Amino acid sequence: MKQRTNQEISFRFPKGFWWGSATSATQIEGAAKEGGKGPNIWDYWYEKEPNRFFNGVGPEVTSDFYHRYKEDIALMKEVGHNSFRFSISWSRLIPDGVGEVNQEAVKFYHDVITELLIHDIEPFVNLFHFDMPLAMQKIGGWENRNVVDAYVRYAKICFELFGDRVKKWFTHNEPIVPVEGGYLYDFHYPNVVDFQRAVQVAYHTIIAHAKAVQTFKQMNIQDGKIGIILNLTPSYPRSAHPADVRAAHIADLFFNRSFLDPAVTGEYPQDLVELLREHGHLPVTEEEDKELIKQNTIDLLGINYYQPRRVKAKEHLPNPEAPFMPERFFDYYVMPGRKMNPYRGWEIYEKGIYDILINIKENYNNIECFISENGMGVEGEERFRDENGVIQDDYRIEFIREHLKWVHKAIEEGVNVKGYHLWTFMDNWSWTNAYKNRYGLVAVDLEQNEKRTIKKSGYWFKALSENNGF
Ligand code: BGP
Repeated sequence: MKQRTNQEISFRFPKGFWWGSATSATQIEGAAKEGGKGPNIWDYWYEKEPNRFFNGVGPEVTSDFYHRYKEDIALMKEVGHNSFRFSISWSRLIPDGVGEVNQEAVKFYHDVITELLIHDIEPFVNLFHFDMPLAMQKIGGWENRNVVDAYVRYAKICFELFGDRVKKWFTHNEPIVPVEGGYLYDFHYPNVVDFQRAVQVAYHTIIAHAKAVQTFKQMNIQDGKIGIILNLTPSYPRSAHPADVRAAHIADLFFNRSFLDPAVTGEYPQDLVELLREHGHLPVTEEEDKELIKQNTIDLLGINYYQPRRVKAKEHLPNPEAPFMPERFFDYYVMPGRKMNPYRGWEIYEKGIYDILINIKENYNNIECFISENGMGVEGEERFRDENGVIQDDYRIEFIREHLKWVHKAIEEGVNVKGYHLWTFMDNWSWTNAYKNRYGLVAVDLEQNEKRTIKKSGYWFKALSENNGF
């Protein structure tokens, strides 16, 4: 695609804007039993219950990035990346979570970083993306404070090994998701349904985060920044009725502010603490925690946005026998006329991305941030291949463009947003949905030895990045 002239660009982004994508170790690496990697909860759960995964496809091969990273990074360049977020697999680097460092893993991540830098793609590295080492889960996962210490050691090892070349670090990706999936709603291992344990897991995740930030700051890594990646699903009330507004406020406290406030401001929202106290669900804490959280706020916030959360006041009294759930305080609301992505079952509401950014500007000190994930998963994309073998994913181009218009508006209004990373570079393994929905700029053909082909959106993204706008 040709460079456009200035006049043809309607939405120009600030110089140096980060264009790229995000992914995670378990979702692309494969080689689950190779290279000395220890099992994580996904390997284990799949072995126990393969039926829980779409078409019975597990994490052992995924998109084979472990073996094909050179080809993939060259393709990243071809689709316009100047930055790329991936995660280190804790159980690959330290197979049992606490012991010896696996040198094959060190070499692998070193090589990936080198390859990215050769292509002028800045590596953004995340330390934890839903993938608890099995050995750590066996002693209680985030419920156990010893696992927090093991994680902090792991983080320190990563900073030491790669901190000379990686300057953007993230402690967690969407830390609320393992809480929801593993301890409330049964879509991650260990499939517990227990609000009190969920609260403890969430709390220890923040302690692990704050301690990793503290370690990072003590190490004084030159030009290094550390942050967290949060899925900041905005909560919209059905109406202005006070009961609806309160319902939305509580949903916001549970799902957004439980991580956003401590990470950015260093304090939990008082009304969240009160709510938990009132219902007897405060976590077990230690005295010095408050100060630790207070002192170790982030430099950079990653924002993942896919869909809004619409809520209304509860229609019925909760069943007193049912497990205590966040939904004790609100019901979900289906807005008439909403636009849907039918494959993923998620509403598409582009303005949500702007509302999040304005909230960050107004209530979170306009902290430096970027869109760290946004994207559209579509089933059966093979049917859109044209005679040249290119998947014509115009819906994805439209999805990105319509969200970017709102990001652009937020920038014009002074939000400190530095980049846009799509979910994701190439089709990858979506946890229990496996390869059902495809998100990539690059297709991975499972029928043809995982052959990679750039989709129409990939060419479009390249032009977007080269023109720094559209
Ligand atoms: C985010 C996760 C990713 C990714 C994405 C798409 O929540 O950070 O890991 O998978 O969502 O969602 P899904 O794969 O469930 O369709």
